[in-house]
Amino acid sequence: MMGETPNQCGCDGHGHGAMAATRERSFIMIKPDGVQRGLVGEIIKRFEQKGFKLVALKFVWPTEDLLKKHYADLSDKPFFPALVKYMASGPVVPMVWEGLNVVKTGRVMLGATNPADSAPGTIRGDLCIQMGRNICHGSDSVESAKKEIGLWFTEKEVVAWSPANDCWVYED
Ligand code: IDP
Ligand code: MG
Repeated sequence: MMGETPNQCGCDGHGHGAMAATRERSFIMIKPDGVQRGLVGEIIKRFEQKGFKLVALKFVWPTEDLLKKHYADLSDKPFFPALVKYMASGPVVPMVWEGLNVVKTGRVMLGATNPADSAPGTIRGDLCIQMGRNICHGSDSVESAKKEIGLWFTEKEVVAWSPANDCWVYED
C-alpha cells in the first residue's frame, strides 16, 4: 500500500504539503509581450524552481471581453483602454500556481508593477523596462486569485496532484 515505506526524510509519503496553507493558489499570467519575447520558459522556470506547484496552464489568445472582466477594478483608470488593447494583442499563458504564501511570494517574485522600480532578481526587474510592457500578471490577494482563477479556468482544468519532491520543499 502507498505510504507504508517511509521516505528518506522519515515521512510516510503523504504528510508533506498536505496542510491547508500549502494549498493557497495564485493566478499568474504571462502577458503577450512575455510570449512574443520568448520568456515563457524563463517565467515558468522561476516558479517551478522556487518549489511552487503548477496546477493549471493554458495557451490562449484572450478576448477583450474576458480582459475587461479580468481588469474590471481598473476600468475607470485612464490607461484602461490601452491596457486591454495590449493584453488582447496576442496569446498569453494563464496559469495557477499553488503553495505556502504563493500570492504574496508570487508578487515579490514578479517585482513592482513599474519595472523601473522592480528590484534586480525579480522577473520584471530582470526582464522588462516599461509599465505598459511588464510581461506578467500576478494576483494581489487570495480573494482576487479566486476570482481570476474562476474567470480563466473551469474547475476541471485545475488539477490536484502531489509532486514527488514535496518532502524536500515542505518540512511538514
Ligand atoms: P499589477 O499588475 O502589478 O497588479 P495593477 O495596478 O493591477 O498592477 O495594474 C495592472 C496592469 O496595468 C499593470 O501590470 C500594468 O501593465 C498596467 N498599468 C498599471 N498602471 C499603469 C499606468 O499608470 N500606466 C500604464 N499601464 C499601467
Ligand atoms: Mg493587479
